[in-house]
Amino acid sequence: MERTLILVKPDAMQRGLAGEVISRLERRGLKIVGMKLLHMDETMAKKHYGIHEGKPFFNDLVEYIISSPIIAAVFEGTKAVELVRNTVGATNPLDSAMGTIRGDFGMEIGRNLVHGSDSLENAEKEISLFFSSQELVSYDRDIDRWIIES
Ligand code: IDP
Ligand code: MG
Repeated sequence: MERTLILVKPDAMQRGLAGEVISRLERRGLKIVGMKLLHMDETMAKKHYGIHEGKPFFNDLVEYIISSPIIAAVFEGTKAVELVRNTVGATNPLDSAMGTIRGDFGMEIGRNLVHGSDSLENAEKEISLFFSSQELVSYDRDIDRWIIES
């Protein structure tokens, strides 16, 4: 079972779409194993997006992610990393399929509503930036056998 990090970004928070974003991931079958509301500071933003340092959009990206409180959550499920990325949609909402979060609610790449880790390796790193191991909760749901074959 994989775990992956999602962020409900400032634009989704300000637009009142946090519930919609989380609900879509939940309805996919994913299980919430960690969640918090926080306001990222510049140091944390630069760490989270460190891979993009030096790119032309980096400063704007940091400004964007620290511009409002966000929700950070860890979702668990079969192939959770890929499942979340597919539910979120392509980076640029212009290219995101309808039915994806970005495809249904987004207009511009710099306001694309949600973050999802792009690999298992990055998911592990990103989760540890936002959550301590005590803040992640392992539990069973009775419904899981109707979502997961074995
Ligand atoms: P991802 O969020 O789909 O994984 P990344 O390429 O990792 O996309 O980029 C991280 C974030 O940086 C994007 O979600 C978006 O907010 C922002 N971003 C990426 N490329 C651009 C760009 O060309 N212009 C403005 N912002 C960008
Ligand atoms: Mg990315």
